[in-house]
Amino acid sequence: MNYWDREKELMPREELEKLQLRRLKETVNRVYTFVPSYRAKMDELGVKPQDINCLADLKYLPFLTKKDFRDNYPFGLLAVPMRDVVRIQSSSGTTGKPTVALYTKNDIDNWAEMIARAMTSAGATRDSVIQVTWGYGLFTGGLGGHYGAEKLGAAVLPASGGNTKRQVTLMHDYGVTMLGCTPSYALVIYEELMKLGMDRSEFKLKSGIFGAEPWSENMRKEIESKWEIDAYDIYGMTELVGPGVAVDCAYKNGLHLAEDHFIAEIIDPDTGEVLPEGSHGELVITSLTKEAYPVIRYRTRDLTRINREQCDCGRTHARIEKILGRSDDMLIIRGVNVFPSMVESILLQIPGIEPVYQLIVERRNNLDRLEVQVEVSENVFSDEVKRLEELEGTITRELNSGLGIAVKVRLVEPSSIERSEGKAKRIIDKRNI
Ligand code: DLL
Repeated sequence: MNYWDREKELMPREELEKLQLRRLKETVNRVYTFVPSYRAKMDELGVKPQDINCLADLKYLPFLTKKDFRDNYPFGLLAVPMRDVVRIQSSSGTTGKPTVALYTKNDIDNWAEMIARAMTSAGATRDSVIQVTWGYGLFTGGLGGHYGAEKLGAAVLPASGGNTKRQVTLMHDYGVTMLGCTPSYALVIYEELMKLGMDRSEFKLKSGIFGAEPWSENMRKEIESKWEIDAYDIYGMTELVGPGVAVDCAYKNGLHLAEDHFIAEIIDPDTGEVLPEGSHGELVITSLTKEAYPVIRYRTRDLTRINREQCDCGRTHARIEKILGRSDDMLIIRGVNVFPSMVESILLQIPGIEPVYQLIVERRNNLDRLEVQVEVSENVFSDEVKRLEELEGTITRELNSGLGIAVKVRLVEPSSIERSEGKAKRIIDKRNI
């Protein structure tokens, strides 16, 4: 088993928790002293930094939400003088003001450590050639992956997103062994390789590290069998640092959180209450080493659960279950909760369809209606109408029983759903609510 930082990754829990508590106290002190809006929130709840004496005291601290990021855009939550900031990244801000990430030199170093650790956990070594196909620029994926790969000592190919044909050529010509991109784009690149009629055996790709969007276990299997690689899940977000907050190990049974840098809690998204060990709920994260933009109890909106059992890989850091989806991506159709990842998982068990799909929600006469558009493979599409109808029937039955609601299924031609070079757009919600 390869580790990047054996001492930190295998640290006995007791020692790890001591480290977390020390770092938590420092972080709380830092924000209370330097960030007026944190101080105001804490004062409002009557909590002072000296009230935090054990990890369980975390629950007394106020939450931080996306709204706080927006209200304080761009520098309001900064805990260091601007002259100590060496990098600015941000989210795309498609749903409002962008979310910023500001880093000191130490923050960048820690982040690169997290990614080097993640890539090692996913099988990379300094002999690897890593193609970073997350977007470079303000998005955290590209530069995050880049610095991590360099820290690891691997050869990094800063491909960035887009130009899929060139991605294939680069991968081929430079003998790329690891690919980092969104899981949906990994399949788009594979489609391109097939279209170009290239021979898989001429590629050296062994593994992929995929993230930035939810994907199901069945999607993992699909990528692994098509590409004949190991596919690892990497999780993170702009507000926390970017990618590298949690990553799969060789056992692919939950993503190890970088617990020396973050503390995780699971809360009930409706009441905000901390849920008992092992419950499903919303992931809340507190940063422990961030200097420029520390976050205390950030409500990620991502739904998962925490497993603190020791993993067979030897790492002591807790694992989060593969993220099911975001609470704000959860569709409530006639009272039933539906995540795109659930649809994906069901679809991928049916032969002849491509894992390219879209959920279209409409409201007619006050009733929600879910249409699932699914792409079928070329040979299925050119088949007789009867076969297509049969397939449509099968998908409808499987989705109806798997989701517990009636769904309208529409099979669409190969390549008709728009491909994304980054995060795939799975939901088109036409309801005006
Ligand atoms: O997507 C950072 C990232 C880049 C992560 C590259 C992994 C790889 P944001 O654009 O701020 O940052 O989006 C963060 O994307 O709250 C999740 O809802 C979702 N997400 C990210 N990784 C995963 C994953 C980057 N592995 C939001 N599984 C998060 C499921 C993920 N959802």
